[in-house]
Amino acid sequence: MTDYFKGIPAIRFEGPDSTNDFAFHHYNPDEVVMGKRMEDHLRFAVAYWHSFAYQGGDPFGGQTFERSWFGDSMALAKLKADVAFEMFDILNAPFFCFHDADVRPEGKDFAENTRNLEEIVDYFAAKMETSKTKLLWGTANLFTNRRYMAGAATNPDPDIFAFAAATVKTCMDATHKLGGANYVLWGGREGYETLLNTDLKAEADHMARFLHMVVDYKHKIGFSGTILIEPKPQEPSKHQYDYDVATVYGFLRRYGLENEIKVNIEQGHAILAGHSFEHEIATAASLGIFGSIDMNRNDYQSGWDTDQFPNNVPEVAMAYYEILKAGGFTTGGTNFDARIRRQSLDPEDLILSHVGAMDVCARGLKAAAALLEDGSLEAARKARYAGWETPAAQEMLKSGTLDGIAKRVLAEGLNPQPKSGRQERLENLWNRFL
Ligand code: XLS
Ligand code: NI
Ligand code: NI
Repeated sequence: MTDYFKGIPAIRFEGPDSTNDFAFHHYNPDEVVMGKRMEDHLRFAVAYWHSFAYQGGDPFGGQTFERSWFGDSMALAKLKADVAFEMFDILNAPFFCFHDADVRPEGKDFAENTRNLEEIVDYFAAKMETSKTKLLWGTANLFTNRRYMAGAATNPDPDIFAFAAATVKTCMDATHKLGGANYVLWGGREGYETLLNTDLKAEADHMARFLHMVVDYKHKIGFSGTILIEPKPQEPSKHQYDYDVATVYGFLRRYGLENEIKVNIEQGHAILAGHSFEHEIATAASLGIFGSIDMNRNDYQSGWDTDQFPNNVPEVAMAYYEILKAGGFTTGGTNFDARIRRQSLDPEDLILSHVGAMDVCARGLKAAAALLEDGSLEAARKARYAGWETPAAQEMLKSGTLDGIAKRVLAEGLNPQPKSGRQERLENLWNRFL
């Protein structure tokens, strides 16, 4: 036991009337929503990088946090793991997620990185024997080290491609060993700084080869989790190749990967791409590639990817509505890809940020489930398309031709009148459930 969270109790559900800050007011893991326990719906994960590796820096200032586990040694990495698992216990967190670079000290070369990672994976594995917290996903950090400044899989230097591929192999091994439910690839630097030095076609081809190798290796080692790409339009690179869900799908189709890879959709990335979170989830569901979510929010004034904890129930509810409609998570879950603000210095800030976020998500889930169970919204949507259920309409879809249809429109004297989309009525309906 460390004494980092000394005096902070395990967080339990006390209900909406409790005034205890160190309690859940809406997140009740055992409460059944649409036939499933809330914990099994939401599948919350703590992100190792934000809570234990982030030092409080922003583009204008460096470290503000002082943590006893900051530093580059194996002993400190283990202390960090001790604190992490203590926090998972306090939160009753079902999952966590990590990058290799979050959990192990940076070695001088690939061999040392691998040794360090393996040692920490064994340390995690021992802890996971007695902890309830499982691994939602693992990933490789292919963006912080300077070797990746021009990308990983899309780097012009084949040796860097190789270093990245070897690193992903070790991270997939780690994820597999820890029983991870998914493996994530986020291509932070797989984009370009300037077209003047960039070969777009070669970079896309190389990234596709890289992804094929990931898929092949998954099957080779018998990893049964899902491979997920996390779309993001920019930051740190400009115009990343995985801009948004639709772009990722086009890429997967182009290279024959659409049945092997799904998406991990992040709220803040959806906004950066000019979409809403629920739109990205609905798009992925309609394309059959919905996998998991990174829950957070940006600062709406600065417009940056500020990775804040969610605190807007109506927004979160819309997202869970689309997830429930798609049948809920299978291997995926709700990863809090979110960090406390750089002024939030205290151990309790780490805990309370998660407590609040879990409550916000629980409220969103319950509102979404109530609306879905009520059925009025889906009935209205169905009614809007009801014309397509007639045999004539179906026939037109199946074997219609432009000239054939033109003849019929003329013969029948078709003169259709527009109908109301009833948007405000539906918005009012939605609001009754919030
Ligand atoms: C950064 C990404 C990152 C991924 C994992 O913007 O969200 O945190 O989730 O590499
Ligand atoms: Ni992000
Ligand atoms: Ni993310």
